[in-house]
Amino acid sequence: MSKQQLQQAVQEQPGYSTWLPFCQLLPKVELHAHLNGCVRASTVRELVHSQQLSSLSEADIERITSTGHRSLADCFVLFDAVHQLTTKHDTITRITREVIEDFAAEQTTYLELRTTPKDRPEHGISKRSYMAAVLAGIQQARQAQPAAGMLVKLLLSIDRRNDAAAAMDTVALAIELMPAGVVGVDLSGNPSVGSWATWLPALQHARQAGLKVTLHAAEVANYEETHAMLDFAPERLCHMCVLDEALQQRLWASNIPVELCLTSNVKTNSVPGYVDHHFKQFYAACHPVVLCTDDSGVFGTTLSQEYAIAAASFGLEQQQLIELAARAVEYCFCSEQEKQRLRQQVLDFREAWQ
Ligand code: 6MZ
Repeated sequence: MSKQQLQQAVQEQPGYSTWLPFCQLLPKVELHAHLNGCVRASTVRELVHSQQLSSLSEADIERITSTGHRSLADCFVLFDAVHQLTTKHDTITRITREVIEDFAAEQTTYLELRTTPKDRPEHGISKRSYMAAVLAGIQQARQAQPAAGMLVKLLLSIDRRNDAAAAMDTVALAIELMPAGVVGVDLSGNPSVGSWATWLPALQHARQAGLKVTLHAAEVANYEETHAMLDFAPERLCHMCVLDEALQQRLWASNIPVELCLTSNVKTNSVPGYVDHHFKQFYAACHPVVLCTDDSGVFGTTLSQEYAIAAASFGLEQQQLIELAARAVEYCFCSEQEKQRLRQQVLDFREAWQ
């Protein structure tokens, strides 16, 4: 479809499917993607069959690869099932390469991939060897098109199931791997598990070492914890679905960018539906937001789809979508020089579409 045909299509019928081709061409940055949540459905099936796992039933596989609704609690059961499949260094390298290829294929110019380093002695995996396998996947992806031109950085996730020592270990590894492209630390995992005070020392240590911090916050109602997270003032926050008036005012005053994952929040029933998503309020209040996928495999989405859904659900126009993509660059954890290159890619696109 030519540029003129696309422009005409979105003016005449501004729905999701008419926006999608435009959003696929838009240079985008992905700031919230969990490695094991982004595994391709076809790879999940292949791994199940090649590993002949008796612990995973056909029903489990159906649940992992189906893209329907599931509760947030159920999601964490699914992630553990995916983790049963990614127990070899080769597999971790492969899924990393595939995830990078998938993002690159839809004009993602920058990917901040996050993953939880895992100690799995029963499989001969340590946190350090797990990360070496991830780095090998990034290296493989760099050697081939279409991912060769995409910038990839890493965030190491602290799982809310981790105790203080495990969180500190992850941060020590993140610091050691800064020269290899680790730019930050994330706190994620089941929001109903654990307590903030456990991970705070590790997060403070990360910050002192020059790592950026992003926190999964308010994915479920936990006002006290969300206040404590705002006190910490991370560089970015994720989700922020359940806020009371006081928290909302604090968030807006803080100006901390929020990673918003529309499909993830809708499919886990964290929000009632796309048009009710808090993107609308945040955007209207000019609060900094960035559209992200979260778990493209588990939720069956892509970054282009998230932009197209936002356009269709909130009545955004072409220039507003370009502006969203442009502003997202400012929230990346990469260097100023790298941001300059990403800014230029959006500028070039804007010029070509005027
Ligand atoms: C909180 C999530 C998440 O790290 O093994 N994760 N944590 N909320 C979410 N919303 C749906 N989606 C994914 O990738 C999978 C892990 O990412 C976190 C969970 O800890 C999950 O086990 P990695 O690569």
